[in-house]
Amino acid sequence: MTTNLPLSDDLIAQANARETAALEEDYAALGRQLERRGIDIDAIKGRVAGFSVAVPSWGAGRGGTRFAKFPIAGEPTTIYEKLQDCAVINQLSRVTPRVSPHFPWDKVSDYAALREEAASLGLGFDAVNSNTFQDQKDQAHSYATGSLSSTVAETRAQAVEHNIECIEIGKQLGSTDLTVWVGDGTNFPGQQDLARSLDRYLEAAAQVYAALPDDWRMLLEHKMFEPAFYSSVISDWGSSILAAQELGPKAKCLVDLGHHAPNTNIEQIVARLHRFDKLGGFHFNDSKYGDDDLDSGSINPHQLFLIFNELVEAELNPRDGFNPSYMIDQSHNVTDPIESMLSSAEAITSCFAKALLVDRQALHGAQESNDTMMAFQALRRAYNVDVAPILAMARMESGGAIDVLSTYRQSKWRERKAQERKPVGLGAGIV
Ligand SMILES: [Mn+2]
Repeated sequence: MTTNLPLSDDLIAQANARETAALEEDYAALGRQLERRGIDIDAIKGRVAGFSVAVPSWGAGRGGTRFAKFPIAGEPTTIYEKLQDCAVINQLSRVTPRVSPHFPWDKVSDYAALREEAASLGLGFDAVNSNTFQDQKDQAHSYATGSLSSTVAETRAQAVEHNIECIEIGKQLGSTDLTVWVGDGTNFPGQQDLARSLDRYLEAAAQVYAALPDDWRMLLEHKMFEPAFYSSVISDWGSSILAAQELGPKAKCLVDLGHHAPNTNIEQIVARLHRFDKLGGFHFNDSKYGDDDLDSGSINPHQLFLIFNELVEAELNPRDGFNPSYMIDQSHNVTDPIESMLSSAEAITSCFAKALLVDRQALHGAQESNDTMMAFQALRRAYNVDVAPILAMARMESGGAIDVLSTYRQSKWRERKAQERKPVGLGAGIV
C-alpha cells in the first residue's frame, strides 16, 4: 500500500527537535513523582499509546448554528478533502486513526477506492451514521413527520431502507457499528401519541436491527431535545436502554455528552448502562447550557475525568462485549476544525490517562470503610496530575508532534489549502 500522508515527517521531526529536551526533563520529573505513588509512568504511557478516539467526517468542516455559518478559507467540501484533514489530525496527535462517515453526505461511487484512499492516509473507518433528520434532493417521502417513528408507513420504510443502505456501505468500508440518531419528536403537547410514536420507532428499528451482520452493533443515540422542542422519541438514556433491550444484544446505547439535561450525572448513567451490558459508545463534546457543540473538556473537564473513571472501573469489571466506541462529535463554529479536534483529542486522552492514575485500592478501601474524604481524595489526587508529558512522549514515540497545535500552525496546512480548495458556500447548514 502506498502512503500518502499530508504532512512531511521532516516538519514534525524539526518541530519536535526544539521541544525534546524540555519534554524529557518533564517526563522524568513526573516519572519520579508517580513512582513515589507506586505508579510506573511507562506503563501509563503504554496505555495512552493504545488509546484512540474517532473523528467525524462532518467535524472537519466549520459548523454553524440555526442562525449562521461562517466558513473559513481552505475548508474541505468533499469526503476526500475531509479525509485529508482527518489525516493531518491523526499524523500530529496519533490518537485519531478512524473517521466516522455520515450518509448521504459522504456518499461516493466507489467505496473500495475510498477505503484504499483512507488507508493510504493512515486512516480507517469507524461507525457509519445514517441521516434521516433532513430531506435530500429527489427523496420520495419527507421526514417532516419524523423518520423511523413517522405516522406515514412509506416514510418509515424509506428510513429503514436508508439505514440498511448505510450498513451495506459500512461493510465495504470496514465498519462494524451503525449509529442511529433520529430527530423524531414533537413541538406541541398532543401533536403525537407519546406511546404509539415509540411503538412505531421500535417496529422500524427492529427491521434495521434484523439487517445487522453478526459482528455489528446498532448504537442508539438519545437526545433530550432539538430539533423537536417538546418531546423527542428517544429522549433520554431510559428510552434508549429500553429500546436497546427490546431490540436485542447487538443494540447498545450511545452517550453523547451534550444530549442530557444540564447538570445530569452522566458518569452515573455510564455506570448504569455498563451494569446492564448496554454501554455502546460515546460522542464527546462539552456544553454549558443546552448545546452539544462545544469542544471536549473546554467547560467541564472534571466531568470528563469522572466519566473515564467509570470507564476504567468498567474495564476492570468487564461485562460481555464491553468495547465502547469513542468519537468526537462537536460543532466548530469559531475555530479551525483541525485545531479544535487536536485540542479535544488531547483533552479526552488526558482524562483517560488521569483515570488510569487513580489508586483503585485506596479508592475501593475508602469506599468500603465509608471514609468519604479519602475516597474523594483518591480521585482528586489523580485529577490534579498534569499528564501532558505522558501524552506528548507517547505521541513523539509514535511519530506524532510534541506540541500538536504549534506544529500544525508551522505546517501552514490551512493557508495552503485556501489556495487549492474551492470556497465553501454560505448555505451549507450543519454538516
Ligand atoms: Mn452525537
